[in-house]
Amino acid sequence: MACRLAFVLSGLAGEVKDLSLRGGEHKTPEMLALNPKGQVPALILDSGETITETPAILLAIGEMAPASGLIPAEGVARWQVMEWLSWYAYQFPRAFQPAFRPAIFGPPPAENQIREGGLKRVGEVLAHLESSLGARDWLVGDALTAADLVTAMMTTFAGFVGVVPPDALMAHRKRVFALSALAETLKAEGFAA
Ligand SMILES: N[C@@H](CCC(=O)N[C@@H](CS)C(=O)NCC(=O)O)C(=O)O
Repeated sequence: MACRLAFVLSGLAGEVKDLSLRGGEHKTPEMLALNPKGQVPALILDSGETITETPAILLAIGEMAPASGLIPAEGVARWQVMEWLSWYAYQFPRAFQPAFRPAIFGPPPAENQIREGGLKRVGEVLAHLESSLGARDWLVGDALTAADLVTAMMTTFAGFVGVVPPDALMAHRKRVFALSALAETLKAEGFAA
């Protein structure tokens, strides 16, 4: 989701391909040739090389579209965005995945306990995001960056696991989606970013 939003906001030319995970489309020989990990998201470059892992894909898209501001060009803001992406990459599997699919982490008798542990960590993640955002619109600086995209993703997934995000994070998610919808409309009308 974060990579899709980044792609839309970047204004880059290219195609987004949705795969049905239920249908196993990410495990076909063709897809495994592109990404042997058999996972989404994956970014296929014009060179034919594949980039996987959300933080790396966001970095690649941001650097290919510097005007998007998704990845600040230099300095503290750039390091802070990388800090948020690293934090996301640690917290997502630790909190959201056990809450969402406890069966991956243990046998049926332990599932409830695993889910509860995940839900507790989801709450902690949201609390940290809320206090870090404070009264500001964006996590880093005064414009949207890739840090906001992974945040909007975590806010969305909290809803999927039944945790109600704080109002400030819902409002933040709304801002992210409004900008990406605008970018998509401009692109459709021929005004690529
Ligand atoms: N570390 C990867 C995780 C990617 C991941 O967990 N993808 C999930 C969907 S969100 C997936 O492809 N699951 C199917 C599978 O693992 O078979 C990233 O940050 O992009």
